[in-house]
Amino acid sequence: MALHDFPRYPLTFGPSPVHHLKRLSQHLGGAQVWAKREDVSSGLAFGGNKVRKLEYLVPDILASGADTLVSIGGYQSNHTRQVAAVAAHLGLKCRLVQEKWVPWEDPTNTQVGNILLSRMMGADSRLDPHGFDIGIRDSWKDALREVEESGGKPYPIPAGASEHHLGGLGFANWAFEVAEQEQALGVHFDTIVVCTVTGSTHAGMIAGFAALEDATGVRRRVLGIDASATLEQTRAQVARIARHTASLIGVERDLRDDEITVLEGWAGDLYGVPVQSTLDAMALGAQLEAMITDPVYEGKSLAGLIDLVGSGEIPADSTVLYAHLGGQPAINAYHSLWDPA
Ligand code: 1AC
Repeated sequence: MALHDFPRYPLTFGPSPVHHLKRLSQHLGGAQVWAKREDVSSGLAFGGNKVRKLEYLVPDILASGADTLVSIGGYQSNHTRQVAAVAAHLGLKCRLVQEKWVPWEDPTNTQVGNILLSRMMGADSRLDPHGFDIGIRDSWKDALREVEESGGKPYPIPAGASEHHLGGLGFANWAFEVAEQEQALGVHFDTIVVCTVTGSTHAGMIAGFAALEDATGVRRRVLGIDASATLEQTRAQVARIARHTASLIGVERDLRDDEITVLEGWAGDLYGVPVQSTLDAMALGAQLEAMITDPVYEGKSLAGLIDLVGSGEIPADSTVLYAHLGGQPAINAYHSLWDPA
């Protein structure tokens, strides 16, 4: 099967915008940096990368006859907010498990940002004390069972939609979208920088670009910046989902090791807790480009990009595409980082 053989239910406005970050590029004094913006790609509750993934799950959801989407993430999960948005859009119920993935003790962490939006959209969002883990969780299995026991028909969506068998397709499509936008804009992105945690965003891109490479011979570097701080688990999950997605969309070879790159150095010690480089990157993006990033995902991947361009690891003659995945609503729970002294 090829990617276009999979049914897709449109939830986005169309291709997410691509634009040149001129002031950031000038400031870094090396590669030209562009951004592709999942944060402004959909009218569903501020959009984000999961909307694009869910486009490929919705046909399966509708075919299943489910009445309740059941998903899981941290208190400030972007993913669960986007599942809540899609449930509202489709007229379905939504049950969310919000685990304590981040030891961020601000009381607003369970009240504002993503979790507030999920509740506004009618999701039954319940807190759970368990800590961070990108794997399949008992708390989520319990929620699925509870929905069934109360007479509902649940549809399971794991964290980030990553362990879903169709979870990589949305970002495989992103790769094809990039290739079309390159034609229209007359640019070529030789390097992609993306944040990676549960893995299917990054893995989908790898699969999509592998399919494009096989069709056109054009190679690119897709650099995943780890923000999980559980590097080996994320690396293994990215590799597994990338290989699965590649075979789903008809890539007839095994992926090379150099196609699966997860870089460490910007996550800090804990998922969801920013370090100085995160805050510096967020400030630079905001002050040079009014591009708002968050302390959990994009602040960390932007920090990686800044260092890789600065060190020449991404060479000065490169044109690099920064994937903005749309994690901004979480900044509300991190207001103390910017509270005036
Ligand atoms: C971890 C999946 C993830 C979220 O937003 O919950 N990106």
